[in-house]
Amino acid sequence: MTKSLEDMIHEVQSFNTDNPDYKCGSVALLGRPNVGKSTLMNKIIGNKVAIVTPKPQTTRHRILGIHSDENQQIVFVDTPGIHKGSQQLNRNMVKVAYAAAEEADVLCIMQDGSKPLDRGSMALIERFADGRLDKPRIHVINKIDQSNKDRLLPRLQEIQQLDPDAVAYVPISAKKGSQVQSLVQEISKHLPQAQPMYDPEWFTDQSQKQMAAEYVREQVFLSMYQEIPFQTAVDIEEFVDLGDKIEIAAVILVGSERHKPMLIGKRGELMKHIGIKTRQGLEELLGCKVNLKLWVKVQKDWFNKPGILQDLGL
Ligand SMILES: Nc1nc2c(ncn2[C@@H]2O[C@H](COP(=O)(O)OP(=O)(O)OP(=O)(O)O)[C@@H](O)[C@H]2O)c(=O)[nH]1
Ligand SMILES: [Mg+2]
Repeated sequence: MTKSLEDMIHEVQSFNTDNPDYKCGSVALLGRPNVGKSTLMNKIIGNKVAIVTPKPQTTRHRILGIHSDENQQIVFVDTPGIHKGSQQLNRNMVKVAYAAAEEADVLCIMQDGSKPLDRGSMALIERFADGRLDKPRIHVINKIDQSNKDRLLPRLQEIQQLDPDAVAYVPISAKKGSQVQSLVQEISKHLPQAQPMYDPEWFTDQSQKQMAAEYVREQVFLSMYQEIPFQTAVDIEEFVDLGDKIEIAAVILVGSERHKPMLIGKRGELMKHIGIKTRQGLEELLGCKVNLKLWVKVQKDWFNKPGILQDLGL
């Protein structure tokens, strides 16, 4: 079971930050959509900081996951998958990923090791391999639980050929946790000596309200098909903490009139399902009862409107 936000906050850990050898730095998690970046961050942090779904383009903004122990603080920066898309939203997402790479101390460039390297993945490796960003690059080959030695070895060699100057090539399974500790150790080697940037009790920079919006969107992604999830956003209109329970009112934005009835479902059943699943997840995260009200609102082509994207933090 994952720890509630409350548990994490009360789990006071006092690290000796007077330690002159203490290390602290940020690590950008980069890659094509769906390779497992958010899964890896959640695994290392030990909590669901970022939502995960089987659909590509799940992550839309930069999300911090903070791992602190007595020797180091690693600030993971989960990023949207790098892809080509015609909408303003897609272009903004890709910009976020490249900006995170510019700011980070270490780059983790991730591939789905269960599939052959496609042209997009190769281009991505080459883009970072050109050394324009003078930072240590670690190539992470994920989903090894769905691969085998015969397939993995040639993939590793291919990546090595595309980027021979990377500091490491680490095969992992983010989902199962295999080799994740070795990856953390490898990252540690490249962190600068510095005092922690964040309070060691924190595990993310997101507010509860932001996480609530993401939890609603996760359920929309899991429940809807075709283009609908990609043209849906969530805005929290009300978030009231009453001590023993939290009242949340969320609006689900859709980009066209015809998506509204599809999202609501027959007699509102789909919406009810999304509401129940979100509430269960939020109660576990927030450690208290949650009252959740959901509405669907049509905002034509919101994903191409800079003003709305800005309001949504996208
Ligand atoms: N079998 C297997 N599946 C994995 C592994 N890591 C992630 N997945 C699955 O891959 C899918 C995508 O995972 P995410 O963590 O959302 O991928 P992402 O790179 O963050 O995707 P975007 O946010 O869309 O860029 C989910 O269904 C995960 O459960 C792994 O190690 N093994
Ligand atoms: Mg993600």
